[in-house]
Amino acid sequence: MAGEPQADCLFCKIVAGDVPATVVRETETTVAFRDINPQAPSHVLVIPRAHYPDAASLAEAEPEIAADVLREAGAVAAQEKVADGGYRVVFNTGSGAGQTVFHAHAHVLGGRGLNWPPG
Ligand code: DGP
Repeated sequence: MAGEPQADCLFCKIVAGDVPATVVRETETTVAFRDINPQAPSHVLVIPRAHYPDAASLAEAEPEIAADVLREAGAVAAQEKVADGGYRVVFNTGSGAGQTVFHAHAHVLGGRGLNWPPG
């Protein structure tokens, strides 16, 4: 069923506490934890507890939870003290764009200058 935990999903396992992660924030609908392979001094992933393969399918099925993810991305930036210097929120979508974990997640990157266009 849409949104239900998937046995083979790494981020569902993090939500369940079956795989450890450095959690920095939690809400009823979201979990935020440090990326295992940080690309900036602050690199946090914000995920919905519900399983959807990408941000667009999450927003289509559960727009309020998609809004929660965006709100938490801003809260993470503030908590990490990177908001003033500028930060980036990225949803890689599809393997061609670098998505490797097919559970919707926002990358929140900050703490250094970020180039545009991205690679
Ligand atoms: P993406 O490539 O956009 O699907 O991002 C997936 C991110 O997940 C990637 O930056 C690395 C991170 N990641 C992969 N495995 C783990 C893990 O076991 N723990 C944590 N904290 N992050 C992980």
